[in-house]
Amino acid sequence: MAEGAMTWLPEASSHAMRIDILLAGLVLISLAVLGLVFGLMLLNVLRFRAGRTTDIVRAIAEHKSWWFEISWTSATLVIFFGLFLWATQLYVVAFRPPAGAIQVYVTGKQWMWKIQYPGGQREINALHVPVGRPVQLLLTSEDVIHDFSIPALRIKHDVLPGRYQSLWFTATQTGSFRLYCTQFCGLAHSRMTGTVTVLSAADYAGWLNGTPASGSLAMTGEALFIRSGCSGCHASSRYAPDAADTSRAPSMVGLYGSRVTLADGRAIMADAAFLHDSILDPPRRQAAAFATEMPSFRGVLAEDDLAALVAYLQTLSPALPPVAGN
Ligand code: HEC
Ligand SMILES: [Cu+2]
Repeated sequence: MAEGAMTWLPEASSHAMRIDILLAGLVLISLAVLGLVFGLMLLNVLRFRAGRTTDIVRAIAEHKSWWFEISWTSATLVIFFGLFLWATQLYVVAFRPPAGAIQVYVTGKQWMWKIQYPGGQREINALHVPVGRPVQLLLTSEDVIHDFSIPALRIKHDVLPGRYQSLWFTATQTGSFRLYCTQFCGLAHSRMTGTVTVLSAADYAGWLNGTPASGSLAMTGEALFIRSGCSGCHASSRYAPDAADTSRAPSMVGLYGSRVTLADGRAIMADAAFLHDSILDPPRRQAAAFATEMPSFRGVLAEDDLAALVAYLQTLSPALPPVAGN
C-alpha cells in the first residue's frame, strides 16, 4: 500500500482519471435511465390503479404518438452510441504505446509473475518503474490464461500462453501499489499477487544499477539467436546488411517497426508481439519465397528466451533504437 495519504484507490497513472470519468459517466447515465423507467412505471401504477375508471386508459391509448416512440428510441440510441465511442477512444489509446516507452517483459506462470527488464534485471512478483515515463508491458503466460491487473494504474489485460499482449501506462505518483492476477488460474491463484513500486527517476536509476544483471536482455538474445540456429537461416548483421543472404529467410535487419505483407495479403506491423508470435507460429509470406521453411520453436524456447530474442531483434532496427532501462 502507498505510504502517506493512501486513498481507497489512488489514481496513479496518466489514464486513471479518464477511466474513472468514463465509469462515472456510465453509472450516471444508467441511473438516469433507471430512474426514468422506474419513475414512469410507478406513475402509471398509481394512475391506472384498480378503482379508477377505465375511460382514462382508453383516452390515452387513442393518443398513442409515433413521434414520441421514435424520438425516445433514437435519443437513447444516440446516448449509448456516444458512450461506446467514448470508451472505444480510451481503449484505442490504452493499447497504442508511445514511441520510446520502456519495454518490460512480464510472464505469468502458476503461480507467479516473472518480470524481465531491458537491462537484464529480473524479478518475481515485483515491478519497478520510474514515475512520469511511459512503460510498455509485454505480457505472456507459460501455462494457462492469467490476467494482469494493477488497479491503482487502472490497467488490466488477459495474459495468454504463446502470444504477446501489450499494455502501457505512465505512472504519475511514486509509491507502492498492488498487482494481481484477476483470472482464476488454479489452486494458488489468490497468492499470485505482487507489488509495483513507482520510483523517482534518480531512485529508478539507482535501483537498476543496484540490481544484478548478467548482460542486457538484447545481449542474451544475440547469443541465443546464434545458439538456437536462427542465424543459420536469417541474416542479422546490422553492420553489413548488403552482404546479407536473404534467399534462405527474410533478413532480421530493419524488420522491427516495418510492415510485413503476409501470403493472405494482410499487411501487419512488425511490433514486439509480431516478433514473439512469429517464432512460435512462423508467419507465411509469399509461397516459396524462401529456400527454407521455419520450424516452430514452441516448446523449444522458454518465454525468458523469447523475451531476450525479441529484445535483440528490436536492436536490429537502427532507426528505432530500443530504449534501455535507464
Ligand atoms: C530453417 C530456417 C530458419 C530457422 C532456423 C529460423 N527461421 Fe525464422 N524464418 C524462416 C523463414 C523461411 C521465414 C519466412 C517464413 C515465410 O514467410 O514463409 C522466417 C520468418 C521469421 C520471422 C518473421 C519475419 C518475417 O519477415 O516474416 C521471424 C521474426 C523469425 N523468422 C525469427 C526467427 C528466430 C528468432 C529464429 C531462431 C529462434 C528463427 N527465425 C529460426 C526461416 C528460419
Ligand atoms: Cu493467474
